[in-house]
Amino acid sequence: MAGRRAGVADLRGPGFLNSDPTELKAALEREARALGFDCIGITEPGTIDNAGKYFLEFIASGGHGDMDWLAAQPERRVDPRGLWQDVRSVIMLGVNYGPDSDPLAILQQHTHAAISVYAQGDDYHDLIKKRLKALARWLVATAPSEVKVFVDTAAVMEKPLAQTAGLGWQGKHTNLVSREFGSWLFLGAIYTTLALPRDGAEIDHCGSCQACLDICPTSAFPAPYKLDARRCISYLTIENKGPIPREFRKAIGNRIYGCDDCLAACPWNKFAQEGREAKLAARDELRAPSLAELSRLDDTAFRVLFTKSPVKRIGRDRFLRNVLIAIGNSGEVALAEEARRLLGDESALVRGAAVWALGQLLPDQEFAAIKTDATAGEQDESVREEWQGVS
Ligand code: B12
Repeated sequence: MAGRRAGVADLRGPGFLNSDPTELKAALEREARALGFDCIGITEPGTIDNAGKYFLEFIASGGHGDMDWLAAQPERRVDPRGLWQDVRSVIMLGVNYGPDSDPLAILQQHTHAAISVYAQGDDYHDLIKKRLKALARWLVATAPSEVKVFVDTAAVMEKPLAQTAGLGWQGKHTNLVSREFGSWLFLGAIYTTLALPRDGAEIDHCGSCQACLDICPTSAFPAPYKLDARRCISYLTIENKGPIPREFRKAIGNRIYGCDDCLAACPWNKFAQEGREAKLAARDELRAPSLAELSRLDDTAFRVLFTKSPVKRIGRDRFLRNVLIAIGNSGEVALAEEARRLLGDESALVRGAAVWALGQLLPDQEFAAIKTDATAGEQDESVREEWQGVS
């Protein structure tokens, strides 16, 4: 923080506004770091042509699944000027969220749940937006201009922009990889009307490595640098609103919210710096929560446990759906009791997943005995299909 104040003081002299853009850029970088950003780079509109072309191909192939918001108004996304015609520079920022332990170790604890690293702490959107706004305020106060800030949810191609701003390169898993922080980097953007000196683009350093492609449990990469979101566990557990397609249920294992496998496999992670901001720290209760306990959450308890967490946005029913898939994959017969209880849940999504979990855990005869009773009272077609094992 001392550095931050010094940075501001340096700039507030009367001559500053007339000083050269390089000086402004250097001061901006100091301010960004003081606010908790781990890296910063500057690019301009018109630098991500190929990405726009690939984006349109991705949408045309249907790779976005049910994420209609991603396909909407593509002209806004493929060029920053489509979103805001006055933008002259794009400031890209990164925050390192590298985990403090092996994020794949939890996959061996079958009676416990794996929540992806990014979702084990407070919602990064809130944290990064706060920092982006603070930096934008500083910029406007320092050099009169207009600004807009974005993190994740706007029609901004953050990864290609970050690559042309020099923060890293889009790896074969399609995420931005940094030489300093590996695959663990959140991104945010500030669009500004100022013409700032731009940084050089980073080049691809994946080489012949394809660890991220090989590790994917659902073979979600049809080719290097291309993801079919419909097969990605992150999409299936977070974005997908309906039942999880049968073909992916076993491969999901105990991953109940997002997936880190492709990120964790990246060899560049070994260069990730230690000592992250405390605010990105995982909450202890979300590192390896017990499936039995999670399966007992009602709506209120769900909201309390996931206060300020990104997990909250999928709601209790979708969350329980995911927990039941993990219960079905646990191999722990004692957990069948939890699934059995949820056969009576109000949500058809939950009841359907409970059927599948029971089918995995109980011997055929026992499952058939429950089925006779339960199907008699079941009105929902999707749950009836689960009992028949056809959905
Ligand atoms: C939609 C979305 C998703 C979707 C689709 C993922 C995807 N790859 O697009 C789903 C729900 C699956 C998802 C999952 C995750 N996401 Co997400 N997601 C986004 C979002 C909102 C838009 C991304 C987008 O535009 N996708 C559209 C497609 C077309 O883009 P793309 O896959 O990157 O496609 C590029 C490549 O395929 C390449 N390409 C295509 N063909 C070829 C050929 C060659 C030769 C080459 C070189 C390149 C190339 O060009 C395309 C365009 O750049 C961004 C935020 C944002 N506004 O940018 C966050 C974002 C990408 N997600 C993020 C994160 C953290 C994740 C997860 C790690 C979360 C988790 N742990 O579960 C996973 C990672 C899964 C994965 N391997 O991508 C971070 C990634 C940070 C980083 N370092 O890159 C972002 C940037 C959010 C943020 N602000 O930090 N996400």
